[in-house]
Amino acid sequence: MNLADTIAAVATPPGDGAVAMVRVSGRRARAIAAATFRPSAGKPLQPRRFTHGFVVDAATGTVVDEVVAAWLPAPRTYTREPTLEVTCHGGRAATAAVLQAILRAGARLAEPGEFTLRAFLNGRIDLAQAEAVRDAVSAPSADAVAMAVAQANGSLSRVIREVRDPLADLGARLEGSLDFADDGVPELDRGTARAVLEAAATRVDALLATAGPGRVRRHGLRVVLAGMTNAGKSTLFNALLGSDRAITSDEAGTTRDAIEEILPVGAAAIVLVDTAGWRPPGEMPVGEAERLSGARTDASIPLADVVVHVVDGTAPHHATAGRERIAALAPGGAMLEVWTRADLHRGLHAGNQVAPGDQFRVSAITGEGIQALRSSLHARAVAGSRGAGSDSGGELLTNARHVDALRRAREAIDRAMAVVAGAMPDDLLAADLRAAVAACSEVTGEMIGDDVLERVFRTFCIGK
Ligand SMILES: Nc1nc2c(ncn2[C@@H]2O[C@H](COP(=O)(O)OP(=O)(O)O)[C@@H](O)[C@H]2O)c(=O)[nH]1
Ligand SMILES: [Mg+2]
Repeated sequence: MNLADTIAAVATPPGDGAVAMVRVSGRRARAIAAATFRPSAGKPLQPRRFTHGFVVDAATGTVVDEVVAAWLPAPRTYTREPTLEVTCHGGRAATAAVLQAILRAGARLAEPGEFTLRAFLNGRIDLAQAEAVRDAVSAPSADAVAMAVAQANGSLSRVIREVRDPLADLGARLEGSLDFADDGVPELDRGTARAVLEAAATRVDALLATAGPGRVRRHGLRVVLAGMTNAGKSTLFNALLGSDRAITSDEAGTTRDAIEEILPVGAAAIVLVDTAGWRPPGEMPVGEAERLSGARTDASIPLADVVVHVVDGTAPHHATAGRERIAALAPGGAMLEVWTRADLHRGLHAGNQVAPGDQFRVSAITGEGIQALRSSLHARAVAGSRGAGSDSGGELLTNARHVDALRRAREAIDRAMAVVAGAMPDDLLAADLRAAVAACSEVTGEMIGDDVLERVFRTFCIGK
């Protein structure tokens, strides 16, 4: 990827829309604008103003589309490079034609995330901010957007610096005393070192404790519907979503693949997963596909934040086997229980394994119980995405890469504390401090290899 190239891409999603936006960034953006944009009033593009006009083919002069163009000189742009933004008609053909005209005038198609990569490489944002930009795009809920926007504006990076800087200072003082020991620079006082390390450990622990809520905030609460075949899982899935997403039938084994959909609940989100049912005790799966789909269901249970055990209310004797299977697959996991077909039976078949408040009677026919279940899931989604203490400064770790780096930082802090406690040599302490600082710096991307960069930006969409 040559960063001296001028890049272009459609920044809006494909398909029919009122408008679409083609973005151009790089040294030649101004020349490309001159070659492809013809202002309607004859007046040239003004910086940071919208100008109505036409995109034309640079070679033939034929009109490609009617557009509004904005010329954004460097460095106050997303990438810090000269940027041209062309808002054109939103159809696939119009968008493609505008992009082609711009590419023919000397731009190349941007790689996924390349605009944001340039913003990072040009020092406008750090890596944690770049990742938050991506997360804002894919956020499933208003809460997730708000978190991503805060992080894109540096909220997490600030917290990381607050952890890292005292460790870096301590390391610098230590290295100073090591280098100039003969020149009368005093040795580092171990009490000071211990205090700095303990403060950092407390903050890193508080941050690491937010990884669970952070994941729920970013992706939504993962709720898996599981139970015996024909219990009414797919019917419940559709009722909760309010759409006929999954096929339902009175034939056992209709659902073969786990399917998932985002269910917005207030400002939070649930990832609702419908699974293939298990055969009740005494029945065998019919065929290879059903055996495979049963295994897939089993695999989805430990990944759930909440398992909803769906029981056919007219077949209460199936409940125990389902509960046992779920408990074996996800020991200690959160479980709700839903008794379906409330229109055909009375009462809940309580067992001592499920708390009464966690049991629901529902009917897909009358709609009974659906709202109560949805409210309960909503409360869990909100609670599950809330950070616990104030030690994390209200910040949540939403990214596995950050969690991994901070775990390594924490290990290095632990080793440093052992050096201090064991009165071991200062150069060991210096090495552990360097490791802790380096791990913190990975989060913001000051100390990372090209492989990490490539991996991060591969997860972006083209045009971002
Ligand atoms: N009367 C009644 N039938 C239901 C209810 N829920 C599901 N069913 C029926 O039960 C059958 C199996 O439902 P389905 O959702 O496909 O079960 P799954 O195998 O657990 O996904 C279908 O014929 C549904 O129409 C309900 O609440 N009341
Ligand atoms: Mg089903």
